Amino acid sequence: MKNSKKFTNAIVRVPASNMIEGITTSLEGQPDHDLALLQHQSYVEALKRCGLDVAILDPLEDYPDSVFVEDVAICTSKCAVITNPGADSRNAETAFIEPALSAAFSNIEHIKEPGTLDGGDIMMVGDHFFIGLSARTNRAGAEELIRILSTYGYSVSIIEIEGLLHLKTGIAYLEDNIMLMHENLADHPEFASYTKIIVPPEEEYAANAIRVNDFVLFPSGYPVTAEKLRRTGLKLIELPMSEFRKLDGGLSCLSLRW
Ligand code: CIR
Repeated sequence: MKNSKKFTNAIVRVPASNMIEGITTSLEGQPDHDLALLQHQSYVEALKRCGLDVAILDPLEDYPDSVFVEDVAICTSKCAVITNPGADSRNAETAFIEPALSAAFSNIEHIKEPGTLDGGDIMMVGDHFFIGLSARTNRAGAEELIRILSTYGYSVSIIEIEGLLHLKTGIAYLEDNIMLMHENLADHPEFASYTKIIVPPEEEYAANAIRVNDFVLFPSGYPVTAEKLRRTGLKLIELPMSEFRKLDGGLSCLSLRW
C-alpha cells in the first residue's frame, strides 16, 4: 500500500508519577504508573520501528496529563502551533513543549485567549485540516487556527462533535484516503469522499489509531477493527494502551509527529 505522508520525527513525554491525578471520565480505575512506563516504552519502540527519530522529554511532575503531548501543539510541514488547552489543569503544559519544538521549527505560532484549542481536536489530511469543536476547543480557537493555517496555504473544515473528548477520539486518518471512524460520524458530509472503516460500538476506543509511514499503530484488544484494517492491506503494530485509556487517552495523544 502506498503512503502519501512520510514522517521523520516525533516528540513524546515520559508519564509523570502522579498520572493517577489526571483528568478522566473512565470507570476503569487508576492507572498503574509502572505499567504505563512499560506501555510508553513499547510506544516509543514502535515509533522508532516506523523510522522516526523520537525525542523523549522528561516527565512533568506538576502536570498529571502531560504525557498526552498531542494536545499542546500541532506540527505541520510548514509550521508548529502551540495550542491553548481548554482544561485549566493542562493549560500551562504548553510552556514545556515550545523549547522542544523550537529546535525543529523556525515558524512557531500560538493560539491565544479567548481561543482555546487542544491538538486532539485537529486532524491533518494532507494539506487539509479538520478542526473538532469540543468542550476543549471553542470557536474562537478554531478561528485563530484557521487564520494561522490559511497563511501557510492550508485549508480547513470545522466539525462539531458531541459525546467525544476530542475529534480524534472518534476518527483517524490512516492516509491513502482511508478514515477509521465511529459509526455516528460516517454520514458526515465532510467525510463523504473517503474510504470508511467503521469501528463497532463495542470497540469504540480503537478509532484512535495512527498511521506512521508503513504501519498503523493500533491498540491491542480490538480484534474486529484490527481485522478490518488488515483486510484493507494495512500493516498493524498493536500496542497495549490500558493505562492511558484509564485517563481517556489514545494512541495519537502520546506523540507529536511530523
Ligand atoms: C485529558 O482529559 O486531557 C487527558 N486525560 C486525556 C487527553 C487525551 N488526549 C487526546 O485525546 N488528544
